[in-house]
Amino acid sequence: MDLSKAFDTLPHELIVLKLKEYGADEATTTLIKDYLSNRFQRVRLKDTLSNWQPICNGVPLGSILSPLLFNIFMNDLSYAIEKCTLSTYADDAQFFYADNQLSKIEETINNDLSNADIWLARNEKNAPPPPGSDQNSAVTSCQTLYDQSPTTSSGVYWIDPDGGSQVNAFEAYCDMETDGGGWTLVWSYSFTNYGHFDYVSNAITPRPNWLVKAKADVPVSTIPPLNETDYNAVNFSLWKQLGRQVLIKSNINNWLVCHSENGSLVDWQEGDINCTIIKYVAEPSKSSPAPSKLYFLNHGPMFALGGLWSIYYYFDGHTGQDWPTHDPLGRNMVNQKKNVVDPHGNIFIRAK
Ligand SMILES: [Ca+2]
Ligand SMILES: [Ca+2]
Repeated sequence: MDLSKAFDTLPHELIVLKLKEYGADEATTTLIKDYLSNRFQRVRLKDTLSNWQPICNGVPLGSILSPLLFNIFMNDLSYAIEKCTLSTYADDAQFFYADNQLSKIEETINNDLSNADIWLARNEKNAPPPPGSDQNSAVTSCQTLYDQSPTTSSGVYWIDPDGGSQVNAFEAYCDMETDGGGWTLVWSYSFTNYGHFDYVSNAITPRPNWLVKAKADVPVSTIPPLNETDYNAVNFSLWKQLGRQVLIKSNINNWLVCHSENGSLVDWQEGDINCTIIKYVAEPSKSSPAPSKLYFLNHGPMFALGGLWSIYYYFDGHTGQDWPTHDPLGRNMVNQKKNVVDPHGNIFIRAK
């Protein structure tokens, strides 16, 4: 039986589980787990190098430890084999059976080959789920998930921003495409009076549980949004665990990616930011430069070009004062896109 491919496909988590079953202590399993994880590979063709890709399966070729780990992994195959004698070393498994009837030999070996097949399928099935697919495999952020596996598609994954125990892990939406991906969705909002955009009765809703100077009166959410029109917010105290880079998306104003300088949304710190427009929702000719200042007004944060009234985005959360500017010209005017069905916006966070 040729198992050479298996050498490259052993799930790391299952190797560690089997080591534990055989009585390896915590220090050993942690060491082996560390040895197997965070390995990357890339291909060189003359002077051209591919991107790094993570290696999630298989034991490192050419290492002294690998045949041993492979043997440990394969060891319980012998319990699955009923009549044949099994001889294995690393990826080479041989079945022996002796009898004076050829048909008996054929039947017995075929029977044990199908036993081996069942064993292999069971190992595959028992392989732990991929990262982020359940609470126990929660990752710290969408960025972590992206770094581990850049081919991961956008969608809902389990994350545990504060690390440690996964008891407080939760499901969150990851955008793996926009501006390089790795974004965790922390807020999806709509408006209280989009039709009369600059009325004081208009505000973003709901709002995150951030500390505004004056009392904002729209509902507060601490339930993670699962998509861009699921109007909710991740607990604001967790945002900074996800990073300091901010992506603002809206279907009524241009999309921004903002790097933090001495101003930072997640740290609730006024000051300079460095934003780039990454998608024009308004025509480019009807757009200003990107914001470079972050302020905190009475009812929420504000992204502005420079001066206090050059407002681009104002996340006003009060239905009795102010209005939630979404102005691609950065002039605090009603230049947002009009007559949009389901007008909304989103904030995503990532590290870097
Ligand atoms: Ca935790
Ligand atoms: Ca208002």
